[in-house]
Amino acid sequence: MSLESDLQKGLVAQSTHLDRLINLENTNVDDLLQRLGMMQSIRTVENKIAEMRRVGKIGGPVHLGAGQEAIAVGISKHLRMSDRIFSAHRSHAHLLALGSDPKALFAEVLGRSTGLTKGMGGSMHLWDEANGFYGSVPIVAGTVPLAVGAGLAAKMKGTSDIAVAYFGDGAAEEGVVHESLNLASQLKIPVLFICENNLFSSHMHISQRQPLQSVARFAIANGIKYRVVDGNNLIDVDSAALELIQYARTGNGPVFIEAVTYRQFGHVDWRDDIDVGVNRSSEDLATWRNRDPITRLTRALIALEPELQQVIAEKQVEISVATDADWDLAEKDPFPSADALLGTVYSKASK
Ligand SMILES: Cc1ncc(C[n+]2csc(CCOP(=O)(O)OP(=O)(O)O)c2C)c(N)n1
Ligand SMILES: [Mg+2]
Repeated sequence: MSLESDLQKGLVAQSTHLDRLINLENTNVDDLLQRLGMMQSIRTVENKIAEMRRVGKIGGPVHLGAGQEAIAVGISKHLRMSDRIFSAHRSHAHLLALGSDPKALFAEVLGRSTGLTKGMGGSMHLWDEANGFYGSVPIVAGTVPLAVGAGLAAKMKGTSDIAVAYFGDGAAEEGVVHESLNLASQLKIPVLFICENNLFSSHMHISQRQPLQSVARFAIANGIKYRVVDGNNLIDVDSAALELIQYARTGNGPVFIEAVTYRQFGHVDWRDDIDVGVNRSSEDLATWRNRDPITRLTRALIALEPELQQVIAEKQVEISVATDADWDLAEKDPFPSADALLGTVYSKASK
């Protein structure tokens, strides 16, 4: 039985594929430590945002992706600055894994003028062109066709750049995703469609919304090369990304990865129990916490070299100190001035 068939049958909670020890054969420990560090850093930044939202220092809603970090970190290694990356409401990991500055994200959620969108957008409207991040937008699926447009532009210019559309299992229920898959396939547009199937759209489980739980069937329907991967296993995501991104870059058209995962916080903000009692049980949450991508990679590394436990713990301390310092700096930054408001809404007409 494959993960894909477990997914289709609705057996993901019991799937042994998601519990196995990560296989580190033919991997490089230094590279893995570096990428584990990136996952630890993203988690620490998000935990800080969760806490600051809880105590009321952040005014707008935040959608946290704790538990899903291996996907962005696995994909981003195979991207380059000139690729164009698009995301949606739950985008912090997608942004940070590209090398974006956590302090600028903090400034944005605090509404400061030094934020990624000058303090005008908050957590759901992020932009970092220098790192290839062309925006997160909370209109579910809204950025998927934009990625297709960016991919088409890269193709027309004759570059080997690709576009990346991160979207959720809920977004796959929007018609525009199907139009995007169809057009990208017909015109052989270099796009990586990456569906983070965390089994939920807001508070509703995929079994209540879909006859089959695997979103990859839409790639099959459009003749798009795809892989279904354990999204909590960095190595699995990495190997799919390596193969498929290379395929898209070399003129073969779009590719699709479905990464099976789970978000540990509730749909929005800091509480992890907000969905419990709605459609996810505390037992499910415990099962998935045990499948945490950071814990799983740490376990595998320590099984390989026990002394790495100390190295990883020290790295965590370093990250926590740096994250707190970034937050403190962001809090000291100024709010935008009132007259900056219209400057970000209208562009000047050229005569
Ligand atoms: C067009 C549109 N419809 C509905 C919503 C409300 N909404 C916000 S997030 C969300 C769930 C999206 O689920 P999914 O795409 O799986 O992403 P996840 O939250 O699981 O990361 C919904 C329905 C919206 N923001 N935009
Ligand atoms: Mg979802």
